[in-house]
Amino acid sequence: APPMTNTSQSISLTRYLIEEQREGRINADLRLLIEVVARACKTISIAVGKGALGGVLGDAGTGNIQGEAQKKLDVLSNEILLEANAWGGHLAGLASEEMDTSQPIPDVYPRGNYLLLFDPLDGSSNIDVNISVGTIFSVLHAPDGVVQAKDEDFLQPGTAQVAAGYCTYGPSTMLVLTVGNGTHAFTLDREIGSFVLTTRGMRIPEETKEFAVNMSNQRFWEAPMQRYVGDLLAGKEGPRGKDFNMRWVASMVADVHRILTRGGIFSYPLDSKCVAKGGKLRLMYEANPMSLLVEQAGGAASTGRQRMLEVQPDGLHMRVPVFMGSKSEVEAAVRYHQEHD
Ligand code: AHM
Ligand code: MG
Repeated sequence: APPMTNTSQSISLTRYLIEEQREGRINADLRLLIEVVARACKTISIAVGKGALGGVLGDAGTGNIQGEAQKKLDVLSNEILLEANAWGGHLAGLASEEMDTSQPIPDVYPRGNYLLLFDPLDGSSNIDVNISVGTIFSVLHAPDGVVQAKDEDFLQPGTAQVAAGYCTYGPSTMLVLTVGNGTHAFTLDREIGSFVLTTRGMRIPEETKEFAVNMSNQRFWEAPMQRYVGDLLAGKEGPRGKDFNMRWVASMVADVHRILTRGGIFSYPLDSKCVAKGGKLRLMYEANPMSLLVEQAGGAASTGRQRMLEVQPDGLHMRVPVFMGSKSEVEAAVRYHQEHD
């Protein structure tokens, strides 16, 4: 396809959403919600882009519920998303990686039917070294009759998501979105300040020769994971019969974006350091939205033992092992777990 340029033919996020609404796939409230999140992401993109000049690098000197040190940009991004979403009247509640419990909508504003969960700035360890970071978000319906959501109202499996997306702050800023009708990529036109549709219907190749995992954890993994990656590393001469390449950005958004673009498998498996917590990555605002985007692009997502989107959450910050990406490769990883169990 020819490259999309910023001509009158280009489709903005706003136009894309209006067209989805006309087709009856989203309503006006969900359209507003996505527009508001996208606008907040533009603000975060500007803060991230200023880097050291914005005085926003470094630690905030605080910790979150997960016991992780917060960066100034983690806190700022969280505030930007909270503020942007408080007054629109589209939400019954918000939850974030950076907040212990869900956040009610301030009393002065009207309420809506949606719940929004987000990781305001994922890949925090990359902020200070000028490597891509991103925002991840997931949208659910508030249960019937719920006006002010409590934590338990958020505990719905990923199949219940009505929209999911991420924004990656890299060499260019991109918003990747699904409302359940394919996964689409929008690139921020910085001059105009609007997201422009640049890939309609992303498709993850079914087969791959590229994997993404933090190899330094190898000795802490479970037996099936040891065997799976051992076979990948064995290359052409091994049971998988092909040479694999490896990439690890350590920003899930950037790693998954690469996989949505050219295929691959992303994994953050159980290891003996995180086994007590259930895994490293969080289900509700990391694994689930990414899994919906990946499935909508023809890929697969699993815990190694169960389809990710069918996991019943037991808490806002529940953690899970993660395998996602090219369908046949995720199925291969799952097979290693099945053969072992
Ligand atoms: P964060 O939400 O605190 O930034 O942590 C999540 C990140 C993911 O983006 C990434 O895949 C992973 O942690 C990297 O972990 P590691 O540093 O163990 O390689
Ligand atoms: Mg995160």
